[in-house]
Amino acid sequence: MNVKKNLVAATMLAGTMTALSFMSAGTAQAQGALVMYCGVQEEWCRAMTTAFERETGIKVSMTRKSAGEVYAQVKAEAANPRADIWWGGTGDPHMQAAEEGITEEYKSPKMGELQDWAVRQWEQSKGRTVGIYSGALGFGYNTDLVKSNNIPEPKCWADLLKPELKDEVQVADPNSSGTAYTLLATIVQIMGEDKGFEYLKALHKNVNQYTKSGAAPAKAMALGETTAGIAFMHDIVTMVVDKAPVKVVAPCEGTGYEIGSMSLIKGAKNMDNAKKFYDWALTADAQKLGADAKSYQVPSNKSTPIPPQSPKLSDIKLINFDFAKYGSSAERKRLLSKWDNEVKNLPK
Ligand code: S7P
Repeated sequence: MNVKKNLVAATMLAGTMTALSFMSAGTAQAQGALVMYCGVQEEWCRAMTTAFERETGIKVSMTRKSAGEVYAQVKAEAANPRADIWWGGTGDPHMQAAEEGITEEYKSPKMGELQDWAVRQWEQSKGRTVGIYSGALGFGYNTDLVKSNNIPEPKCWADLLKPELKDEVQVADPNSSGTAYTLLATIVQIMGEDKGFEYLKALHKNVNQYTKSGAAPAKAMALGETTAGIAFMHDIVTMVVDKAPVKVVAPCEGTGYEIGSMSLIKGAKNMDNAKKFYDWALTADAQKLGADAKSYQVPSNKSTPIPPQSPKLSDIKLINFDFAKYGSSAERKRLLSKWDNEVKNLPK
């Protein structure tokens, strides 16, 4: 009898547990999922993922990649998209994707809260990508190595060609890295295409490694693995904040800058959740998470405080960067292939 009673009780308990687990699966399903490709530093990608999951209950599957790599993946997957949203990374591959129709047009109710440069990015892409932050390109050097090797402190792009820096400059490969593509487009705009490519060929002699990610040279400088590194100034500031012996330089000839961007993937399987993330990522509160993760770009929401560590864009000689031209599919492809053919494989 007792055995029978226990069996009945166990069956009822199992039934209740099954019902409960169905309910929780149902709840999770109701909140749904989001697949995000993320283009900034891993720490900031993770902070965004965690905060959005906490606020909405939507489960985010995030992958971090460099700008050119995300573009290549989104393009390869266009017929059957895996990702729903592409958040961060330089604007040029977002613009290229917009022109190629592999990202989706959207007007967020948050557009009125954004800086003009962020809205302009949206207008130029016909509503397919929007500015989420901005930051200037520059370079840095390891102060200990410069001192111990008696190297004159570099202040200008031209200084990076000096023989004292032979094999001592690190920069990323523009095919994978949005940072390095920004360098390519910046040098061509400052010097003109012929002189610009002469400069890049001369720089090649001093480059010790073309890295995959744009921020890698900043980290290598901090570790003393390279004397100088070209990167976004805010990525070098992160090393300084961590007390690395590194100095940040705004090149004397002037420099280019990025408008870090966000796009919805055309044909996204979780489009409603992607739009929720898009709207949320444009809010002042979400944009504050960057500085908490030691990412010091200038936020695009006018109400997000600019982190005090951010390089002051108004103090830097910024060029009038032509985002439409250098983000166009034809120009980006042409410049990258010219760099591959004329610079990358040159003997040293
Ligand atoms: O680290 C932040 C950041 O510099 O990374 C993004 C950019 O795409 C650079 O990474 P890759 O060069 O590896 O593509 C920037 O948008 C952002 O400011």
